[in-house]
Parts: sequence; C-alpha cells; structure tokens
Amino acid sequence: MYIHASKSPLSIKSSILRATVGLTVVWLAGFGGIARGGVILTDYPRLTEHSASFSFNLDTASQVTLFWGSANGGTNPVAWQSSPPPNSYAAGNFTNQLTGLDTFRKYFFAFRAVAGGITNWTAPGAFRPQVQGLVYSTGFETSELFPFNPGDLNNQGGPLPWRVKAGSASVGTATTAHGAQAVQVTGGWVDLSCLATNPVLWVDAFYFNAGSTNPPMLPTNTTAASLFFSTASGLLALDGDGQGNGVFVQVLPTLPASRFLRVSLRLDYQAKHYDVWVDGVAQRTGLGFKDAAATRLCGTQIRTSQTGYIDDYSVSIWGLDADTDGDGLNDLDEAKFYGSYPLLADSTGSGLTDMQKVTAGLDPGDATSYFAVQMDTDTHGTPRVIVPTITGRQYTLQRIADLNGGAWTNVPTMSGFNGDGTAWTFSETNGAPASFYRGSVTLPGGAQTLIYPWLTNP
Ligand SMILES: [Ca+2]
Ligand SMILES: [Ca+2]
Repeated sequence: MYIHASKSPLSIKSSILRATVGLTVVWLAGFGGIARGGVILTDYPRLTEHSASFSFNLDTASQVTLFWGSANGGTNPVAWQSSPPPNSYAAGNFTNQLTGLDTFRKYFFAFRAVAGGITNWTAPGAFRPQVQGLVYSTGFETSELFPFNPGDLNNQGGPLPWRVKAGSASVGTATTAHGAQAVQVTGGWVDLSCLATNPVLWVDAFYFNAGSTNPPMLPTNTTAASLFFSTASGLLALDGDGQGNGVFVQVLPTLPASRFLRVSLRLDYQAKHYDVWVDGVAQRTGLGFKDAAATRLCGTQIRTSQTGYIDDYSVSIWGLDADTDGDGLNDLDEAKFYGSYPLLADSTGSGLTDMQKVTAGLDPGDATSYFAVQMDTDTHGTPRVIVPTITGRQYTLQRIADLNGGAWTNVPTMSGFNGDGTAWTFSETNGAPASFYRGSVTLPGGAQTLIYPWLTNP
C-alpha cells in the first residue's frame, strides 16, 4: 500500500483518476491473517501456459498438502485428482508450484495444513494456466478468489488491497456496471496498490460520476496519466510534458448522466505516452506523461467530491486494440469478461470459437457450456426434440429429410422463438418422415446468426 502526501480531503473538489508510479508498496499485515494453524494464500496464483505458482503463509509449523485436479474435491482428500505427499514447513512464507499443466484447462486447488493434530483447509480456488496478462482484475464481487464483501472498501480484495484514504467508500449493490456489486465513493479518495513493471499496460475501469465544477488540477505526485471528470468540459486528460506539467485536453465533450463510462488507458512506459479509450473506442492517442520519471505502474488514485461509482477495474497487458487469436473478441475483453484465452480462438477445445460461444450466450471459458439438444420419445412414442434456451437469444429449429439433397426448412412452430432459460420441446407428428434437425441462434436484432448442427432424428 502506498502513501501519498496529500491535501486535506475537504479541500479536494475534483473527480480525478491517476495512474501513479514511484511509490513504496507494502503488504498489509492483516491480509487474510486471521485464522491460526492454516495456509493463508498471499497472492493470486501466478500462471504460465503450463504452470501455476502459489504463494502462502504459515503462522505455525505444519504438514502442507496441495490438492489439485479438474474437479473440486472440497475437504475430502480422496476426492481430489492429485494428492501429492505433504511437505513439512516451518512458519513463514513459501511458494509451491505445479508444472506440466494443460494450457487454459480449468483446475481446482486447495491447501490442507496439519499441525498439532488439527487439520485446516483453504477454501477451494480455481485457475487456468495461461500467459498471465491480466495483472489484476476485480468486479468487486463476493465470488472472487479474494472476495469483496458488502461494506467498507478498506483492505478488501487482497492481496492487492484497496484503501480509502479519505471520505467514505464502500462495496454495495446500489449501482453496478456488471455483476451484483460495485464501489460507491461518497466524496473521498480511494487508492489501489498495484505494482506492475510491464512496458505497456492497460488500466481499464467503469466510472459513474457527474463530474466536478472546479477546473482540473495537476497531480502533485509523480504521475503518468491523469483524467478529470468535469461538469462543464466533459472528460479531460492531461497531456503532460514529462517535466511535471502539462495541459488538460478534451476527450469527451459531455459526461453521460445516467450510466457508467468505460475508460481505458493504454500506458506506454517506454515511449512515455498514453492513449485514452472510451467505451471501447480510441478517443485520444499519444498524450504525454506528466512525469517522464514514471517507469512502472504503482497504482491508481481516484478522488471525487460527489457520490460516484467504480466497477470492473483491471490492469492488463491485454488490450482493446488487438484480437491476437483472430476469434473476433479483443484480447482485453476475452481475459477480463469472457473468461476465454486471448491466444486461443477455441479456448476450451469445444469445436466452436470463443466468439461463436459468446454470440450463442454460452461461456467460452467453460468446456461444458455447449448446446446439448436431446432427442427422445414421449409416452406415445412420438419423437421429440428438446432445445435448451438462453434468455436474450432467438432460436430457430430446422429440419431436412435427406442430408444428400433438398433444403433445410424451418419448423413452423419453432421459428424465431425467444429463449427464456428453459428447454423448449418440439414433438414430431405421428408418421412424420425421419428428419435431421439443426438450429440457429441469433443475437438480439439479428446482428449475427450462427448455425449449429444439433441432433439428428435417430
Ligand atoms: Ca481474440
Ligand atoms: Ca480466444
């Protein structure tokens, strides 16, 4: 956690976001260190395409076992796919590494520590081996590996904790960009400590803020980039001279009154330039750093004098400006939102591209998320096609009698129907010729249609 020399919080009348550098990072002693006699994870799993490394702390000498596998075994040792022999550790900080893993396959893990006849398990976690371009990401949700709970933001979401330096900021459900929770800042100053040394980084987040009536002001500390939300001038960004000064230039003429704004900064620590993207579109490029001495990311400060909201904050090497695997989804959104891998067009080997799965409302990071249309017969012996649906997608069932000739035709009663999350059933009439069936899934508005081979009539 870094500490800034700051003005009195009551004197701050701006809404400002900064990517800052050059400050000291220390871990919070209180992070996770509540229970005794167990493994305390002190970092997210550090990943490569074939390995995962875990950092943990023990407050007492223990026999430690890292259980892992494709299924979550909970606290049942024999339910885990892999149960290597335990290692003896003294109290202190350690790392444990798994190697030879499959790229982007989902693995579960849990640590068991035995000391003095007492057994402690960590809550199970999950990871996918991959190039770890997502340095840090949070949606402020309770479902995260290091969860955010409703209430005071202070020190939540470790091991890269947030801190409320002034005013009030809490995690709540009142207004969110995505998911169930976001941060509400009620006139205050929020810091995130996040150290990253990558030469190019994307700092991406969603902000809901009416802006300040004051003119923008220069950050007082060593700073790469600075944004200012202004009621009169819209969204401004500092075009710095590298010497501690600069001028604010307009990015957007007005701020939206009733929704979150996605603002993404592409920070180039070698060129000392940054770009500002708004709602996924590049709006300003080649802005100068305020301070050329900014050589790495140390964190973000967000100050506001009104009530505002922050959601879906991330620091990543993956950007909005590339689709490296060519599957139609940009690298950043794949890593941050879709749970798919930016370097694999078909992340889970499902046979569909990640984009196709997103279009169909499926989870591209989940190998089991797939159309599994059933075909059976009802109590009268009539064949039925059962179609699972997802709300927000439109479905059409088609049939053909002979795959070697003729044309696919829509099943009249199953043409263009709106999914509702339930499984829809189509029953063939008695005596109908044997047919083959397939379906199409369409995005709202018909923006994109995918044809899926579903099942054939047996
Ligand atoms: Ca992609
Ligand atoms: Ca992909």
